[in-house]
Amino acid sequence: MLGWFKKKKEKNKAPDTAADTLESQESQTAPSPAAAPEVKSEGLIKRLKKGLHKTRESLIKRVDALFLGKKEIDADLLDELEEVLITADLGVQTVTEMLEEAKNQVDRKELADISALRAFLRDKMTGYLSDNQRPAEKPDSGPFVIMVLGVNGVGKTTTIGKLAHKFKESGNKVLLVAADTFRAAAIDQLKIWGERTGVEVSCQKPGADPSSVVFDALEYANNRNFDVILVDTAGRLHTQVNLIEELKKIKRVMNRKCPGAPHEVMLVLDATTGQNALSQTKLFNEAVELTALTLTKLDGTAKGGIVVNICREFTIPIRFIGVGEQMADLRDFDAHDFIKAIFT
Ligand SMILES: Nc1nc2c(ncn2[C@@H]2O[C@H](COP(=O)(O)OP(=O)(O)OP(=O)(O)O)[C@@H](O)[C@H]2O)c(=O)[nH]1
Ligand SMILES: [Mg+2]
Repeated sequence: MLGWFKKKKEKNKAPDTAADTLESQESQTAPSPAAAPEVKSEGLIKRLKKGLHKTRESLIKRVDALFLGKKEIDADLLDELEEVLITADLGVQTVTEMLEEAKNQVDRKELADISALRAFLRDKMTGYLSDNQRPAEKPDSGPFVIMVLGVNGVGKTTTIGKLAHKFKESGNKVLLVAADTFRAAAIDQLKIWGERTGVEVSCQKPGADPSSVVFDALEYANNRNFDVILVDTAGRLHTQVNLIEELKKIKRVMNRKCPGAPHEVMLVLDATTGQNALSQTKLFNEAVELTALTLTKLDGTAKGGIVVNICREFTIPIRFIGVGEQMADLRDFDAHDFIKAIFT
């Protein structure tokens, strides 16, 4: 997939991603080697479907209920469809754009019936989700430094823990850096993830300057052959201005200490906050130039359409989606799998 989790030492036919590793462990009962890939991919979609079931219920089940028994695509149907799509947080502009195109295609007799309209919606959403996807720019040598940020409670630390697990499982040497020194419990939370995943954590006392925590961690990492360094940052400071200035400083310090770093600036967004996710992306992107997004808590929302909305508004790739609190519930984002899990 994105090559993030390539095994360091390729064993015979090692899976491409840690997610694949987990999947293949679960599908060891595959009836024959030839059938294995199909079973694996169906298992993956099944689990994703479970994680996205609220969105599937609110979006596609409602679309299908609306389409049931109808043959013609008329203005009333498109009006009702508009409401369903907006309710699922696809965003007014995205929905307007999609339905205007649908209407034009109906006028040109290119969309003949309801099933063609359903396929049109599916293709259109897949297109929005696929457009931005591009791989991370990993360094040719030295550690892959990932700075993780986002407002408080979105799931930064949990995502870092899940990522540490994925990277470790793929044979990488991982270091976690506790640059959220604002909240005393944040350091302990990261240490717990470190113990759970068996990776080292670099930290200082609560209240320490986050930039100096990062500086010291990079110094420590020097010549110790870490493959990946995941930096946890604070989600809450006294004011938003402080938070942004703090993040800019951390980024500058990283780059000075380790030219090219951070190689990934990942914003974590809580999908249950709906349209707020858009303003957060804009704010952080203007301040620190994001290179990646992760949307968490998709299991807890019926408004998963926000993923499509964000992809249409920004050109930042979505790397992962969180569909639960367990370690394996952080999934590599794949546009086609996501749409398949919602539409089928
Ligand atoms: N259901 C669900 N819960 C999640 C997911 N990701 C994170 N959480 C939960 O969200 C809560 C907050 O997660 P944290 O990782 O502490 O969030 P944070 O952004 O680090 O929070 P601060 O450090 O306070 O800013 C925890 O209870 C997590 O278990 C997800 O994908 N699904
Ligand atoms: Mg945290």
